[in-house]
Amino acid sequence: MKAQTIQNAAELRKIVERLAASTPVTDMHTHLYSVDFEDSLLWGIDELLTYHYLISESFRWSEDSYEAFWAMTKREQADAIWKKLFVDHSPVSEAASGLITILDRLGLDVSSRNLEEYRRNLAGRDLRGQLDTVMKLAKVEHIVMTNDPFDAAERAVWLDRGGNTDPRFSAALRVDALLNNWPQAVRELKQLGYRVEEAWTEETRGEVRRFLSEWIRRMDALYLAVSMPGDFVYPSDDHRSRMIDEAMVPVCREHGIPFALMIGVRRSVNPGLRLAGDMSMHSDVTAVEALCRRYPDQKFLVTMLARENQHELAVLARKFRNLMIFGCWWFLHVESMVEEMTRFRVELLGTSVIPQHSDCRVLEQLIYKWEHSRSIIGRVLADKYEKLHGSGWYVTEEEIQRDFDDLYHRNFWRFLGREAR
Ligand code: RAT
Ligand code: ZN
Repeated sequence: MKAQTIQNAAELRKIVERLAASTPVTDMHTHLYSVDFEDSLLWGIDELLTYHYLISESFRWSEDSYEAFWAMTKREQADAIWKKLFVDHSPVSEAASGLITILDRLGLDVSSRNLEEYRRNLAGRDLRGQLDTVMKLAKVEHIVMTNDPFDAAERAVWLDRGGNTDPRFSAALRVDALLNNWPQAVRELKQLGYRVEEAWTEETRGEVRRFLSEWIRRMDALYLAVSMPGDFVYPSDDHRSRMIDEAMVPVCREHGIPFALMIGVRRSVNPGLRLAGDMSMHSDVTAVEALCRRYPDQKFLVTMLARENQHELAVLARKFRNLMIFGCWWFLHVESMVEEMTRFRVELLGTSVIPQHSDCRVLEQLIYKWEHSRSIIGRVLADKYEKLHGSGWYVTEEEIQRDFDDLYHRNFWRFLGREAR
């Protein structure tokens, strides 16, 4: 039977745009924290301006030394970036135009270009209220944090202050050092009382598993997460493969949680830029293929950083249902890449993907990252529905809503095998 609710292409596009813009989101990878974590939750104008994406862009216009920049106060750094990227040049990059979107949606007068006014306005807000305002504006219902037990400040919140108490936030256990800097991980684990050594002994393996299990339980972690360099090879006769095969995958299986791999970062290609000095790097998709094949019962959430890897990764997800690809990560979180990636992902996988995560480091960024992405995802879907209409397959508003529910939150929770929060 034909569903006749949507009459024509113009009406169809309007409905799709509305649902793309309004369906609630679960943001499944961020660097945001609930207020329980106090200073870890960054917010406000100076944090926004000193976002590492903007720091690297501002150095394009600067001849000052990196040291001179890092010696400034945060406010001075923010002033310098404002001048370079917003006053001396037009803020047309994704990250810079994002700040304009934020200011405007927060009700500030963007035409005044008055940084002091923005500073005063945001500094006068209270954090809890701002969190509510931002989540409401961005229509983000749930936020997954990035939680690292080796971070002393964060660890203290989990161990001594009851951890996260905000039901809108969930944890993800981040395990980068265990895979990418084992000597450092050994030092940290020892300090925490685990009996480990650099040699991969029976006892070390058991203690790493104990560490992972204890923290998954303590945080109620939704998944285990790591970002990997592009030269990650699996399987291999190396520490990473042993760690994955003998500790991480067994523990994930025991707790029934996915393993999230973000692959393709080359850390610190320009150390002077600190956090802003990382680069992207081609990766070998066969590592993910081998993991998915070897562990058909283990779920893998995967995103990659190089544009060149995206198509192959999407094809791989056609072959393995235990692989969920997610997000347009970091340097790919720009309009043209989100559009390209969303298009071929939908063309290859229908709606069985998680099209975006925000990777926000500063609270108010949720506003622009989601607004920008929602409009692109909406545009892509509208084109696909319009094509179906052209052939006489009339999608209903309910079906469109179902699809956005899948894309924006339900695919994630279903993949976890959990009730949505
Ligand atoms: O996107 C970013 O802000 C990066 O600096 C990284 O945090 C990356 O997303 C990661 O989680 O490793
Ligand atoms: Zn991240």
